[in-house]
Amino acid sequence: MNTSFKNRLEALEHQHATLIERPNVKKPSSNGIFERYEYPILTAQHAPLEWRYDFNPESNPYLMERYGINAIFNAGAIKIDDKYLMVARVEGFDRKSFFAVAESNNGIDGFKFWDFPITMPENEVPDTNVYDMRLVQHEDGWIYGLFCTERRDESAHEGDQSAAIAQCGIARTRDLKSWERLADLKTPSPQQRNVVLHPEFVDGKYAFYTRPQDSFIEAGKGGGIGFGLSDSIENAVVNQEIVIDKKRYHTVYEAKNGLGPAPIKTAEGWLHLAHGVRNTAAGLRYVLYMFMTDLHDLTKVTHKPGGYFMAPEGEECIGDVSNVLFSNGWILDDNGTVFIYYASSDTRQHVATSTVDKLVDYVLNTPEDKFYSSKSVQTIANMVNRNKKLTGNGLTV
Ligand code: M1P
Repeated sequence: MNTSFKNRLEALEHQHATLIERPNVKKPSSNGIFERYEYPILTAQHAPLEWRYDFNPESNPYLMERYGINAIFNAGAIKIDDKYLMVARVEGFDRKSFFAVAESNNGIDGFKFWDFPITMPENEVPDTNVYDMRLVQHEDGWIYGLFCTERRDESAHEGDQSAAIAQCGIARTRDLKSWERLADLKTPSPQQRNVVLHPEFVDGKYAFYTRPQDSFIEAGKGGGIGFGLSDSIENAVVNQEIVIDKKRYHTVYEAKNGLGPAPIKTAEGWLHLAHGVRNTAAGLRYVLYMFMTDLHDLTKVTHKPGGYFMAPEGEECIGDVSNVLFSNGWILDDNGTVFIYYASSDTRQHVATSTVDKLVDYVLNTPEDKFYSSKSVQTIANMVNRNKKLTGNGLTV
């Protein structure tokens, strides 16, 4: 090994270790609902050096990167044996995404990838691309990973090499290491993305949140976040999708929406995190929003704060697909802390923290969108009037 090879290797290893070991710093909460953190928890640079470099001086004398990683984002999350685990979407320079597990002891920093990415078994028609896994510990005892599997639309003409069909892939595991691939979900919709498995049986059936869509990008008449039941998980078929959270004119989810991670069960109802998309002159804008469904009737939205819960800010606004926040993973800890894993601009992964009590309070007590400017003004006026009464009674600080 010559000196320059050795020096370069040492420098790479030092930089990588420094990045992984960098402590994260909680930023003061600006709205009292959640806290962001100073640093993203996973970036392309977190990918192990062994995935990217051939360390043999004979075959790689310049110690060049041989397999480039473009971005790491949209991670599913789960806590197992006191470890906070994310199944991240890792995207190479070749545009292909795959899944890999990163592990941390505290959920906010020190995330380190396992030695190998996940080898996901395939069905008869190979997946061209896989991404955005939602992990759920189901009451049947398995951990399920539901993800988008994308393949070329073979009905598209030869000149169109972009047309794709998105469907929901399903795999299960006990340890995130070995995976059993099941049949892709069948629904009445031509395309599916953002499908999530509910953690409990409903009437003895598997329950799915879906996002029916007409084409690869446009949700079209797909309507919103759907819900449906399947007798089987091995050959899952949802015959009827009920739209439970509709797209609506002049909202943050007017173009399309999609569920994030599997919902969290609380005494007040099922707590949901979702993304909403609207169009702007600068392109699509993705924000996160929350809602709650009835504990017993999962199709009934009982509370829905107006507007967004989180929107891109600072460096989050910029990336491969700018102006995007997306979340498909969160962890509720035993002490009530909720780790919200969100990605920015299809580039990097972040964490925000809150508590289940605060999130429930947010969802129950934030005024809903009343769909007209005049009603937003009325919402503010009502609050000012209530505050003035407090001032009158000498109750303000
Ligand atoms: O580029 C933004 C997001 O676009 C898609 O989400 P949706 O299906 O809701 O439009 C997904 O490709 C997602 O991975 C991506 O972050």
